Order: sequence, then structure tokens, then C-alpha cells
Amino acid sequence: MNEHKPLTGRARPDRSPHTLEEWRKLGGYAAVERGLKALSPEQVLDMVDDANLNGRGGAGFPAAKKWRFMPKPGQSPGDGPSYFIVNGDEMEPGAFKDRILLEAVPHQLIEGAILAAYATHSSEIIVLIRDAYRDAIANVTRAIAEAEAAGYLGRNVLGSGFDVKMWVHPSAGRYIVGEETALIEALEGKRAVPRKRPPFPAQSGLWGRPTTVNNVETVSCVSHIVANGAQWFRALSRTEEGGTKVFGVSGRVNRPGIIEAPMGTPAGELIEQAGGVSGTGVLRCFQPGGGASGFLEPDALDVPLDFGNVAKAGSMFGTGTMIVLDQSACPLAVIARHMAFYARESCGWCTPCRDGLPWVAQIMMRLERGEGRMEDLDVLRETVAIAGPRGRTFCDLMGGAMAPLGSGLARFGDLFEAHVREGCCPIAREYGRS
Ligand code: L3W
Repeated sequence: MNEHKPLTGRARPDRSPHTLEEWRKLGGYAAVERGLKALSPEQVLDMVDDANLNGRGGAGFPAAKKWRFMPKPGQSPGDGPSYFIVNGDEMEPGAFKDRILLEAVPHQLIEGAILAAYATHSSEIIVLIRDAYRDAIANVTRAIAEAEAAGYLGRNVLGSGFDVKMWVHPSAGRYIVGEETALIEALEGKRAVPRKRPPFPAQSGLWGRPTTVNNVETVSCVSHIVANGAQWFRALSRTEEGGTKVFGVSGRVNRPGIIEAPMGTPAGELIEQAGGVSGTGVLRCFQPGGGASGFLEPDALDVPLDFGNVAKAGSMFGTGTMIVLDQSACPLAVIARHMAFYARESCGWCTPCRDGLPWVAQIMMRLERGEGRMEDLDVLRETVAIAGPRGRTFCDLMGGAMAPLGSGLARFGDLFEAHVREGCCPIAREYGRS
């Protein structure tokens, strides 16, 4: 195994998945053998805890802490299964990291999911995959059938007494389906709108049963922790938060794509690994964690990319997928595209999001065209103040959307005003685009 790229190191360049036999030759399923035969569920959970694995789907919530919310056998309310759900509804603007893990290394995900289900006393695993990821759906489905035929899934797995089923569910194709409670609603065949929390899924999730939802990348880390130990996993990182990170870099870089690097890699190093800034070659700003993260500027290039350090720098690490803007790119135009996306993807349940986002998107488009008014900036600032803080809506879609807008207004207020004053985009004009 490539120790420095444990998650993507075994992927083939053409992304074709391994058969189960090929995967086993590369060391696959050794962690499942070890975990189920030599370790108790609590020991697997303790290893993940010691490894300091933070959830990779956006929130960075400690995986082991989430798993401990699940009831132990005998504590479960009533009869019925507990569920472990792998969230592969990747759709955040700028995020494409889970795709490679699903498409190219599906057995790694299955291994992690079996161990996670064992640790959380779950008897059914559902992998919800974005409907547009057709190859991922096919490859994971095929790999599950192979794992089942080999006895890694099903009844009495490897003679351990542990029973677990696993299947794939293609998502309904909306961003909101990635929010854990909307995902659960969708699985129940209802309209995908987020539920109020509490109760959290661990108490009452799918069909009212205890449920854990973890991101694809989080789950893909688990077999490595069980195979190599918690200390090994922690040591992969350059900061306190364990492991490597499957970063994605897009926008104005010479080699956009997936880069697996130690957690805590400084932002500037990651941009260099992506071939450096393209276009003018001079960085204007970047979003460190996908579309819903606030902008950072060149003075933040030394910030170690992990959840804690990026939050300290005033943004959000989110999915760890960076969007880079060079001097010739206009942040206002990028924000306008993001607002249009979030407005389209609002589930429509909460008023500030349903009515506020299309309004914001319209204002942004108007400003971008050079048809904005100074009062528009006041409306935008007021909307950020009203709808940005957590708790104003059931889920974080609106709050997330307000992050790039709020930070854009704070960092590039002069540029917003210049669009109004000059009746056009001053950056587009400077670089001969208008
Ligand atoms: C039981 C408690 N469980 C917390 C669980 C909770 C959830 C996890 C984290 O949103 C973020 C969002 C966006 N008892 C619990 C408990 N939990 N307290 O812990 O919860 P939370 O609310 O911090 O976050 P979340 O609801 O999981 C996810 C960010 O992601 N984001 C990411 C988008 C990513 C994609 C993608 O393409 N992969 O869409 C975008 O902004 O900021 O905060 O499991 O149940 N007392």
C-alpha cells in the first residue's frame, strides 16, 4: 500500500475498479478479518476514536463520537434493524473527491462500511450515491455482490456471528439529499426535506430506527485504521486531526483534480501541487472548502488545511475541496454562480432559504451585469445577517450559501461598489473581457 496515499494510492490511473481477488492481493479485507475475528465492536470504535478521524462530508464531526450515540445491543428501542448509511450524494460546488473513491476503489469503501456497521451494531448498510455518478453506482453494486459471494457480507460474516446486509440506493439527484435527515426522508420515499434535529438520526433515523450517516471518504479511512493502528493514522497528518485528506482543487490552477495529501497541508503547498495558479499566475483569493466556504486571500497561504485551522482563519474546511481565483477572476461572478446553484437546490421548506436565495441570486446577477444599485449591497448585507447564523433554518444550506456572500462583501466590498459605480465588472474590463 502507498502509505502516504492510503485512500487513493491503490486506485488505477484509468479508475477501473479491482476485482475482489485483485483487491485481496493488495491487502484488501485483511482489516475486516482482523476486526471481526480479533476485535470487539468497542475495540474497533476505540481505534477510530484514538485515530482522531473527523467526518469528511463537511462538518468535521468526530466519527467515533457520532458512533457512540448509537445504542448498544439490548439498549435499542423496540425490535428492528439499526442502519449505517454511506453518504455518496456528492454535489457541493467544487467537490468531486468521493467520486474517485466510489468508482475506483469500491472494495475499500465496503471494507470500511462493514467495520463501521460492526462498531455501531448496525445490521444494514445503505450506500446512497448521486444519480449522476453512473459508474460509481455500477462499480459499488458489483463489488457488493462480490463481497457477499465471498462471505464478507450476509449472515454470520466470517463465522463471527455478525450479520450485515448492504445495498446501493441511487439518489434523487438533488443537493439537499446529501443533508443527512433529507437523505433519510428520501430513502423513506418522501420528499427530501430536512428534519428538525433533535432527534438526531442516532436516536431516530431511517424508519425511526437508530441510524448513522457518514461520508464516503470518512468510511474509506476505517479499514486503514483497523489494519495499521490509530497511531499510524494520526501520524499521516501534519496537525492534530488524523489522516490524509483527499483534497480537490479546481478553478484557476494548472492541474485541477484530486490530490491526497496529509491533513494539515498548507494551502499554498496544495495549490503548488495542483500546478500553481493559472491565468495571470497571481492569486486573488480561494475558497478552501467548496462553494459554501468563505473566501481567504494570499495572506492565508500558510494556513494548515484542517477543520480547526481553517475555522481559525475565518472560513470553513468543509469537504476540503478548494476553488482558486487568480487576479483576472471576479469573486462577485463566482458568488453569483454559487447563489444561483443554492437557490435552485433549496428544498423550499424554510422561508429564508426558499424566498431569500432566489432574491439574492437575482441581485447578484444584476450586479454582475453592471445594473446594480448601491441599496442592493445593503439588502445583501442584511440577508447575510438575518439568514447566515446557524439555527435560522432547519439545515445549513442557507447558512452555507451566506458564507461566500458574507465574506465576499467583507473582503471585496470595494469591488461590489465598483460594479455599481462603473456599470460593469472592473476586472473583466481590465482583462479585456467586456
Ligand atoms: C447525535 C448529537 N448526533 C451532532 C451528528 C449529526 C451529524 C453530525 C454533524 O452538516 C455540514 C454542514 C455544511 N447527538 C449530535 C449528533 N450530531 N450532534 O453529528 O452535525 P452537524 O450539524 O455539525 O453537520 P451536518 O448536518 O452533518 C454537514 C457542510 O457540511 N457542507 C457540506 C456539504 C457537502 C456536500 C458534499 O458534496 N459531500 O454536499 C456544506 O456547507 O456546512 O455544516 O451527523 O447527526 N447531540
